[in-house]
Amino acid sequence: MNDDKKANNIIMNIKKIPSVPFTDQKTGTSGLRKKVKVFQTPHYLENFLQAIFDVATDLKGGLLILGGDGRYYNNEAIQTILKMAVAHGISHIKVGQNGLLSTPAVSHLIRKYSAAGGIILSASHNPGGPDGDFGIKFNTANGGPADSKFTDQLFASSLHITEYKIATIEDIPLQKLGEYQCGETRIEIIDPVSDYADLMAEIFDFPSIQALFDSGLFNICFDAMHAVTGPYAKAIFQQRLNARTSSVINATPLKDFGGGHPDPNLIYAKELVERLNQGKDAPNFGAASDGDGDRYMLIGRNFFVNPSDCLAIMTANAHLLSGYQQGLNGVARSLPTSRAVDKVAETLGIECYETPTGWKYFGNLLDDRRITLCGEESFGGGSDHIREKDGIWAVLFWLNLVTVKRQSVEEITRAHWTRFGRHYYSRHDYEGLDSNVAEQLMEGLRKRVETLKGETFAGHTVSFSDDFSYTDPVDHSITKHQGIRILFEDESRIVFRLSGTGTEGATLRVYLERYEADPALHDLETQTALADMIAIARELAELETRCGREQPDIIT
Ligand code: VG1
Ligand code: CO
Repeated sequence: MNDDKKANNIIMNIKKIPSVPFTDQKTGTSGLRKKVKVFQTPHYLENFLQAIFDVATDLKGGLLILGGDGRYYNNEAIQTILKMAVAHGISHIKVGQNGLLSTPAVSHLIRKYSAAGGIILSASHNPGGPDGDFGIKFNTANGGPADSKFTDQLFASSLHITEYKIATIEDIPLQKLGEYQCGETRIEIIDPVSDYADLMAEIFDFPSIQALFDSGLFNICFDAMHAVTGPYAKAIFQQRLNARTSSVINATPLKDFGGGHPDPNLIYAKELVERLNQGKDAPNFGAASDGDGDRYMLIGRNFFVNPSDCLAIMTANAHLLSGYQQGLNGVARSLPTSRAVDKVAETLGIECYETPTGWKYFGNLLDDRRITLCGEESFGGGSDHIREKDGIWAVLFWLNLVTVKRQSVEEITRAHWTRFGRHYYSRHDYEGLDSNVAEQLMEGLRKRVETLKGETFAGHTVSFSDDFSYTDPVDHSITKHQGIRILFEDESRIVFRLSGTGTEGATLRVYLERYEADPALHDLETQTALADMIAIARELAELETRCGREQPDIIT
């Protein structure tokens, strides 16, 4: 690494380029996501950026954090953003070396350096490459995803673009650390990892975790899936904690993620699963992360912990970790996340909030110190250390827990089920549906839930059902139509919603859950345990007749 910090002065001009609005720049669950080809349409990217600069007026004269997951088009977009940021009078930009910054690292940098905001280039778990997906997320000064008020303004602003402002400067070399001065703007190329790694070392007991690795009795395998976490995992697990060199696989970020799907689940993190199931020589602990490093999957030898259980187990044990020994203010989970954490919160006597899907809804609860931990069923977990979900943080949390408890991932999980009961849980995704068909299906369910209460299906009686609407307890904003939820008297539950991160057609997500208190029944196969709920969901949504689908595309 070249540590040349000498500011290079770059001559520039500012131009105004006439443009006309695109009508589809509405953000979804997590930023604007489109096919790479759409972002490559002349003026498409620039228009959206112009809308960001128009709405986020604090950026002028302030600090902007910039980086992405390294996918195809990452660095081209960074050069365009730098030129437009210069034209808009941003006073300082910190860019990750090689254009890389994980989503949690951006959130941390915003907070640490009091930035006005951050731009993250990622379509997260969606595949990359010239025919894959690209995305842009904007995070505000608290480090979290822009809230709905901001994204509504952004969309409105995108519909009124008549021109965009851009500076004509040479491309900035992103490969080496350094500083450049372009007019009023200082562009700094920073190490993407060190600040984040320092934060992790402050939160967790690194000496104890290192001692566990040094004992030679414990070994991990972390699958970075050729996405952004490779450099973070190597720096933290190997360099700072002394894990073996074989502990991180697929560690080089690639533009197309090596042709893979950077979604950490049992289907896509195949290599990791194979390694963990290799018998007595297998690593004791396995984890994987997604494209932009905000999600994680955790597995033991021949053992999978579902993300909802992860949140519950973290909540029950946080006080054992030095970083959380003062206890938790409260916890939150997204609507579709299983209610395993609710049981723990009840026992601990702390508040458990239920929010719509997407991390932006946790921001106010964290800022207002109502919660300390939060999570989503989609392999997302996080705490008040930043305002994003954080894959490596979650893995370190578990490593720290294993060092304190001296138990395996499986032992910790089973003991938890014995104490609190087990929530069998699964998500069934039906992908690539016709958007109109999917909307009609949801509309049908919306009507149906009004009268479901008291009806019995396969022996399960509905105790409550609605179309989830969320009132933020801090700013009192209301978000409607966030998913159909159907609760049964025996604590089983079904949730239906449409994905807000896809780029083709519609994806229906069906979330299935069943509570089992009896430890003698904690070893059922998940799909078998959920068979009744699966059948009821298919009947209620009229899946076969409406969509012509007999089976989901993905089961997690
Ligand atoms: C999905 C997940 C959601 C997550 C979102 C963004 O959204 O279900 O829990 O917050 O992705 O995560 P949807 O609308 O497709 O269900 V990421 O890692 O893409 O920033
Ligand atoms: Co992600």
